[in-house]
Amino acid sequence: WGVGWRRARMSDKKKNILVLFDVDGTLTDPRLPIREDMLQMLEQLREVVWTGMVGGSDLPKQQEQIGMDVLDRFDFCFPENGLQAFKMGEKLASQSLVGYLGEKKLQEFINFCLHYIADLDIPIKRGTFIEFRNGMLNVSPIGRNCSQKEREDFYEYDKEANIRKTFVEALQARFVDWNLKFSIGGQISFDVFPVGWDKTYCLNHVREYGFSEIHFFGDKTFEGGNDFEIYESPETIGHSVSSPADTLRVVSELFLSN
Ligand code: M1P
Repeated sequence: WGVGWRRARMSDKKKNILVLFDVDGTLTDPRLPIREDMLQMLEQLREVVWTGMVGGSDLPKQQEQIGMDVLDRFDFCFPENGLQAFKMGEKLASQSLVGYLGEKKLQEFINFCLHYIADLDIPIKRGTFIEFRNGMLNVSPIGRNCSQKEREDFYEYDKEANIRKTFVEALQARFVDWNLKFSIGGQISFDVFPVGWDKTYCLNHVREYGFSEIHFFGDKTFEGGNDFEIYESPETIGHSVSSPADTLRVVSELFLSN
């Protein structure tokens, strides 16, 4: 599917509707490759509406799950919640945490975290206390290269000790006007990213097209889940699904039944 094919698709008569999909748990089973029946559904759907995918992981991870031709399978692809963006396979502007904060503020934040961790009195510490990712920092008081057993022990310990919760409160107080969001989602760490850099970020790339409806399909649509904000957004019509099979069912009912 080359550039010419994509240009042809641009001029197709499709409904002025965009249908966006989360990846893990919605298009695929968590961390697994997409199934053939889902690929077929996406191809049919693309004949009648505009399609897109938005996921938290980066493009190489999405290529592993959806295929190396993932950019050709949707009209819009949004790795990293849209910090990276592709329209008809062509790259749009990208954004990064260092671009947003600048090196000086980023270091101020990192230095505060490292001092804070140095002063922590916890049962064990290992290495990689801060992991720098394109769109976020992941901060871990025990360190990300702890063993699986140490990870599980820390998780249990932190339920009582609230090390991460107290750390986040200190950061919120110190960086109160920095427009940052803190998310304690896993076992040993928390994520730090600018407010709005959840999946709603990708909507910035599609407003200019004036879609009459933007549908979003996701499985973690509950509060605290990473689909919550875009599912609840007044700009989207949200669909909460329980599995890829459920996605197939609802999409077929809504868009492919006649
Ligand atoms: O998906 C939830 C979190 O999973 C990991 O957290 P942890 O290593 O603490 O279990 C990290 O990938 C984190 O970024 C993510 O939010």
